[in-house]
Amino acid sequence: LLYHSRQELQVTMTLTMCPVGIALPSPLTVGRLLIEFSSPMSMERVQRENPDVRQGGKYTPPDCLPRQKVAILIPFRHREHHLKYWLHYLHPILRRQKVAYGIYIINQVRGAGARGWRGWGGQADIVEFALQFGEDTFNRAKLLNVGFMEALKDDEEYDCFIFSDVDLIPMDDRNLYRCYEQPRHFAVGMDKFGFRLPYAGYFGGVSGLSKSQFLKINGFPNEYWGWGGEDDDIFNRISLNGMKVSRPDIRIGRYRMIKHERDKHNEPNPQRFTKIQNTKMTMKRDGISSLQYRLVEISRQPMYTNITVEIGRPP
Ligand code: BGN
Repeated sequence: LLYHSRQELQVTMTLTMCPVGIALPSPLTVGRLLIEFSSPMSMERVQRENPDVRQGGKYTPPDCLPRQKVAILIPFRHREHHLKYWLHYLHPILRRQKVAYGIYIINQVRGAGARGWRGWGGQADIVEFALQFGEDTFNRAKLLNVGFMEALKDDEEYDCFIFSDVDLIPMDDRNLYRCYEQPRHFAVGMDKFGFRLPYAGYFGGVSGLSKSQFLKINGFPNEYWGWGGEDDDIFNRISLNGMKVSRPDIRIGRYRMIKHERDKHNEPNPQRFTKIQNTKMTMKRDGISSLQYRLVEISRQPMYTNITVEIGRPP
């Protein structure tokens, strides 16, 4: 082996594996955190406070060899305000947890119609009109399938995928964002549910699967348009494939949700009740194996990678 300098040789020799779990108490994590959304947040501040995050929202611990490479995927549409808080809180937490990670925002946009409009009009009110009325129904699980594919195209070394809503912030940094022996559910104690699981099979909010766990369940369903049920379908896929959800202690898995109005174009899906009864039949044909989408743009921002896609509309 050839080293350029004595310093480099020393760094190479002293780098040991990053800790698997962080012992409690630990000098790395701080435990319970104060999370609030009243002080205004700006992307400039997030950038200033996280100088060691690389372009595209990537980070590697400088002082140990990470065991996993984690892609964090956030399904997204018009929640810039939430994203700033999410990045503000999560980058420092993930750094303390000694995770090697990249942040991917999967942004759902409508097809040619809306873009043509924007190009033709140009004025702000026309753009606003296109955003209000020229929009398709949201599809969280399909966006996450897209995120899985695109993250792997960006870096084939990702072996762990964490799926997070943009409005959920962990209140304790001992809730470690990495993959486990079994599919992981992180958001076990959300404030809006009184810091308890709303029901035993809840798998919503923030979850994580290794690459092989994800492929074993054929990824997530593509056919849940609008709000609700897709997380229950994923829970069914996990159980039907002989796996069992793992969770942090309820005292550690606490989350704050940023309050917001119900989104437009994300109405509760009336089909969700019957769809979750049929996972066993649908999971083989509907999933990562049947995923279709059109990539519109990938842009590398300082604090995250932005993936804009068209995923179509309900049949
Ligand atoms: C459930 C939703 C989940 C949602 C949780 C918490 C359905 C399917 C029909 C019962 N499931 O009821 O998607 O995450 O509430 O809000 O609607």
